[in-house]
Amino acid sequence: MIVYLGLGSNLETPIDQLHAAKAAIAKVSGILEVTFSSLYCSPPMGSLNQPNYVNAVMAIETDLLPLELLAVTQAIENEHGRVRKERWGSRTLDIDILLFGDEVLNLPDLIVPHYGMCERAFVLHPLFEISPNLIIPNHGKLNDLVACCPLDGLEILSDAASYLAIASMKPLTHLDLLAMKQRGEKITCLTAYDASFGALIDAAGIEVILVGDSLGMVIQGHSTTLPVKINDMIYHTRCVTETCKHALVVSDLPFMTYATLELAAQNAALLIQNGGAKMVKLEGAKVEIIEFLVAQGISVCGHLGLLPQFIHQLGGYKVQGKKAEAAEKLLADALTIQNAGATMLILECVPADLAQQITKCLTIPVIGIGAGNFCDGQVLVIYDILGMSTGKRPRFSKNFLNDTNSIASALKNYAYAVKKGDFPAIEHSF
Ligand code: A4P
Ligand code: MG
Repeated sequence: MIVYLGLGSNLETPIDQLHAAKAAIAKVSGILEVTFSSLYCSPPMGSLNQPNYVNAVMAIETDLLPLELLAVTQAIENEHGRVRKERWGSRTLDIDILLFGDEVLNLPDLIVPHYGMCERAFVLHPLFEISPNLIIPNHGKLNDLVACCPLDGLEILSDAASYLAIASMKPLTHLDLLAMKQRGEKITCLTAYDASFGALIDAAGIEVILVGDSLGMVIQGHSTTLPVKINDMIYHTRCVTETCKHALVVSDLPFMTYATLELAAQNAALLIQNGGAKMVKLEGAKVEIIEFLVAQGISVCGHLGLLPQFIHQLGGYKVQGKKAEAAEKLLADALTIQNAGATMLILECVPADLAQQITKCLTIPVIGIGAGNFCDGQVLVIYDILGMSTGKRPRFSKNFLNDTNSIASALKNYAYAVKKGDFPAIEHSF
């Protein structure tokens, strides 16, 4: 069941209160965080003799019953030192259950949809940001409600404030990703090549940023990734890691920079020491190289399926592993890469059922691109999801800016669609 929670605070550093509440809610067993809106600032509704509020809306997936969830949110409110005094008065933390799927509840302790939500700008606008197509039971389309709801002084909190809040969050490690695979939570990943996109992706709560050698095509304008040099990768990795505080940054070893053990070690060291990457990615089942890098303390991400650095051998950007023999080889290679010590695997352009089989067989997280819906997570090129790429859109990508009006919400909608399992759909898979 998808549930929307409204969070508000106007005491004791409200931004920190909201971030702590978000973390506390996401930690509850039976709750999976789906998405979290930007933070909004607004003058108080009710008594004006109190500080401005910070509000946000959080979407969660839960199998808790409505009253169980209410008990949980009230316990979290209490842990945050909430003292119930005057109605509509100052509070360190207020969590309202806005929507519980499409249920209408009129219980003594719980009214859903939340009784005031449809008149409140600080609820409707953040809700619209994360879920623009919602229908509110008994009230109609969110779109129409937002259109009739003046902002009343509501402002999205400046990026600086959001970044400060994000900066206080713990950086993710591969162990967090492993835990996500184990509890069945989808991992979200996007490519980035500069500080601005790195920061936006980070702020959207996306867990992994891949500084891909795809930059050869989308930044440098080449028709393949082959011309990309190690210095290009170091430069762009550095740009991203300067602003990214939370997501795990993985950087590609470009063509021919890991042809020998020595080259691989030297170049991986550059991506980590000069670029600030936490993990390096290399194409193919290069067992010895992976083992060697891992033995030096380097986290390695494997990459199988369509390998852009092998494009001249492959003879074009085609789906891989379609025939039984090729599928068997891919599965065997994936296991070899895992056994060599890799901590993650990217699977590119393979049939969905093969990707599913590989994901099940491997204990490390498998991130797909054009590999169907059953991988542990998804990665796409940032420019593809914003409709900025020239040429034909790859079948496996989707423009997430079409349904919204800001890059920040397009990124959140992408993350939400992946977490919910809505993306990729059949039409994006092979
Ligand atoms: N309750 C019934 N339905 C729900 C529901 N859907 N979600 C019952 C949560 N609780 C629900 O809530 C009172 C009782 O409502 C609970 O015991 C629960 O069983 P409360 O949180 O103890 O009391 P409250 O928060 O003081 O009252 P209320 O009416 O929930 O206040 P609101 O509506 O949350 O308003 N201005 C700005 N700009 N931004 C704000 O966030 N918030 C408030 C509080 C005032 N002004 C504000 C803001
Ligand atoms: Mg309340």
